[in-house]
Amino acid sequence: MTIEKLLIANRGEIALRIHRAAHEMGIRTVAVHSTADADAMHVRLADEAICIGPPAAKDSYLNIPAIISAAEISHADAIHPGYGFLSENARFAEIIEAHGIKFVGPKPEHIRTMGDKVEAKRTAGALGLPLVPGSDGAVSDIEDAKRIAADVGYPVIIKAASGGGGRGMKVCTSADELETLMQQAGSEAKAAFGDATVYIEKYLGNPRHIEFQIFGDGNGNAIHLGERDCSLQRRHQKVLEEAPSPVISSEERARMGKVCADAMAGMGYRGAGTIEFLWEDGEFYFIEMNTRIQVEHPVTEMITGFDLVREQIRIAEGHSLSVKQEDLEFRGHAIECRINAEDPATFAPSPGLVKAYHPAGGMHVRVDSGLYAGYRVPPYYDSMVAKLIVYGRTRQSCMMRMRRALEEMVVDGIKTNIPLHQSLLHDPAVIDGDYTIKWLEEWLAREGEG
Ligand code: MV4
Repeated sequence: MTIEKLLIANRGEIALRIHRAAHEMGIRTVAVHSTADADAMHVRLADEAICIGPPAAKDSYLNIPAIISAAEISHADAIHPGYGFLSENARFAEIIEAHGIKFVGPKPEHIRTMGDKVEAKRTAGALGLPLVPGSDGAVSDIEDAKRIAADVGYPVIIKAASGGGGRGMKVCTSADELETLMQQAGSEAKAAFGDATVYIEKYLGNPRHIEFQIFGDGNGNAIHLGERDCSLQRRHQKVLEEAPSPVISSEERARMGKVCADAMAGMGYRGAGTIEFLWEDGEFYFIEMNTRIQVEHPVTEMITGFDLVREQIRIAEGHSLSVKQEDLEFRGHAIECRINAEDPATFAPSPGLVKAYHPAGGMHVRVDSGLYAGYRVPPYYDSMVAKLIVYGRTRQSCMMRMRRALEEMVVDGIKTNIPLHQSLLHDPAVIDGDYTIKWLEEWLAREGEG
């Protein structure tokens, strides 16, 4: 029942975040790392560390036999996958459980269902979540596609069932275009994901990306922890997230949150999950569900005071949910800035030696990062090196505090996108919360010209 030793199958700030939650619960930790991460902060802090392979993720952080061996050798009784890497690999979850080890995550069947976007949509619809109008499942042929497109009206978007996160999507404005793009989408999906299955949706022109955090106990009980607005993205990479969304009223949050929690209760979902919606003209449309802890989870923690990673571990231990919906309160506002090691002008990765590091501090400021002075950011992985999260009683005070915190933050030796965040927090559209999923790329294009 209780976990005594937790293996952390991840790297970077989330590995540190998981280590912190575990140690606060009296749980010992095992870090597994590639040769490139031997001097990472979480590796130093963990009770044990095991090298599982060379730098390339496919040989280390994606190497299931190496990770299982490390768990066996160290007698870990649970594995936390973090985000990315193997976190949404149903097979990994099954193998872990077949070895008598607890997987800190959802039931493998639910990971598999949500990984197939057609199956995810069918399931979501059956559970009462509002869907984007479109094909009822996969599209069989071009005649089927044309009929559906005429039905919902152009423009439509073709998506790959095995895609997700924006990969393999095509927008069509006419029946002629649909014919060409259906062909292309199918063969590209086959090449990229080994699965040619595609589906069609009405294309929403200018929505916001709003996602609900949920938690289930696996026994038919579930709660929601409100929404996050993640509309500020560039090339499907979130840049800045906030909670609550500036456009959602407390009544709408309670209503939609209950729809989400009831759906998760209905499927017997276990652990943390995120239900993603597009939001346009006051309506929510389900697009995908993520069956993992997300990068942006701290903004939810800041406005609820609820430790999501601790709760993940408790659920994996077999406990019931530690809070009732009616005891949860959403208080104040939180913003997260993702700090990446990248050129602020070109977005090219900028790994290398960190010469000086001074995280921001003060009241209601949180920095989740494995950085330290003398650390070398390896070139092999994602460029996110820190998350700066701040809380304020109001959105206005939160933004003023973020501007102050960004001024304090020092990461010398490598280039970062801190200047981008500073510009964003001085922009009238961001200040007014008046942005959609298209806003950041259009703003960057204007910046480039001017
Ligand atoms: C859409 C859409 C417009 N209409 N679906 C991109 C990521 C994937 N999770 C779903 N995505 C989109 N689906 C319909 N029917 C526009 C996007 C989209 C997007 C969504 C969320 C955040 C940023 C985005 C950027 C471009 C396109």
